[in-house]
Amino acid sequence: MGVVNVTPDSFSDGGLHLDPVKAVTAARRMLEEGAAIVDVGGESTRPGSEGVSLDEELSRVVPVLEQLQGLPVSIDTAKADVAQRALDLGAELVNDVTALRGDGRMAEVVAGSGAYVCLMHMQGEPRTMQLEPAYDDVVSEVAGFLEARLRFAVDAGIAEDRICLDPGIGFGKTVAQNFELVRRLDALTSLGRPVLIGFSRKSSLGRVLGDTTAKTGSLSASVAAAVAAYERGATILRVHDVREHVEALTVAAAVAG
Ligand code: HH2
Repeated sequence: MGVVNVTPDSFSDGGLHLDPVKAVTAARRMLEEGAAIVDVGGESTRPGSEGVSLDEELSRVVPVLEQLQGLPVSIDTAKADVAQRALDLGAELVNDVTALRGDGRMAEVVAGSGAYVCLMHMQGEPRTMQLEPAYDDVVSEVAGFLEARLRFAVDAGIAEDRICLDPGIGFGKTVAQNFELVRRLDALTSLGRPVLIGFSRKSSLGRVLGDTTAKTGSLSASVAAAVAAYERGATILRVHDVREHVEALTVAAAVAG
């Protein structure tokens, strides 16, 4: 899954694709480089961010989605109206970092469309989530949360085979907790749904290398995290640098046979 942030303030590529022409060009390039789908988002969820209005989010993503019709697109949003508009324009997956908790109409919109959905774990909200993440056992708490959200989604009429799960790397977790979630990924894959991991460029990758104030991680660190996640059963990797990840994952897959 290639990341196309149509935002001025995303943590690693803010402003790069705010111009719709640049966003569309980047998305097409990612698909050519081997992404199975591109994830278009108009609201940054980086730590400390405040969120944007519905009108602002729509004005960012709609011109991009219009140009990508017919191509495999995911919409990264927590707003039902943005999701609906994206689905009308052909998006096939709704990537909701609130796991259908942010907007009371989101489950209905996804169920009504027959689209795929990604349910992600987050402790707290982006504005405050990195202040003091706290768990007794991060893995069992994230697994329990995802299992409950899976049941909620199915009860709301979303077909189970349309749902993937994501522990939400960096969303209310310490560096150690992010790595533990990947190390013990079997606790999530055992829920029976595809697992998505988004470790690309995240600050934990810079911090584990010794930079205690890192805001991002490098490409090589991102690729290592993606391969480690793949080897533990993740089947969707959300990444900014598609070509390098496709190459690395193709090699890892060849080794795995
Ligand atoms: N991470 C980000 C955004 N959306 N969605 C899922 N399912 N999983 C993730 O790990 C995830 C996500 C944050 O990364 P990015 O989009 O690059 O930054 P920003 O939120 O600042 O736009």
